[in-house]
Amino acid sequence: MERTFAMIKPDGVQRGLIGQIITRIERRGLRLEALKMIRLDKDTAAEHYKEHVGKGFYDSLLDYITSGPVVVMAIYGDSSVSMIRDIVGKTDPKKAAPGTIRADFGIDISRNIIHAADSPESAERELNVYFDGSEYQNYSKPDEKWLYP
Ligand code: FUP
Repeated sequence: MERTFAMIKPDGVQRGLIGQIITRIERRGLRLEALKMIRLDKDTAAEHYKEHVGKGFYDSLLDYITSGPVVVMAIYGDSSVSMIRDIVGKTDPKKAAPGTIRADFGIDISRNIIHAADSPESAERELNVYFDGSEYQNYSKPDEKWLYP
């Protein structure tokens, strides 16, 4: 069991996709442990995307991610990092598989609706950018006894 991090980006919020995205996460059986809507400042955005400093798309990426509210989430479950990455799809919506969030709702790589941590190490680093330990809700859902035999 592991915890991962995901963020509905400003285009996902502005386009009214929050509910549809969270439904896909919940119906898979993963459990939301923390959820909040925030507006990223430039420092937080730079911390989040520090691996991309110096790349051609970096400045526009920071402008976009700070352009409106985002929804950040901590998501818990068996293999949650790879499960969420699979639900999200490839970075470029044009190359993402049908049935993934980015393919079903997106067109352009620079407006790809949602971010998800790509490894357990990234998940831990990113969760620490957005949440402190007291924000995780510790509970279980009745359907988990059927999801995890
Ligand atoms: P991902 O892990 O799928 O979110 O993708 P990356 O970490 O490689 O990229 C982070 C974000 O940078 C992407 F979500 C979109 C943006 N990006 C571009 O705008 N252009 C590119 O060529 C590559 C990434």
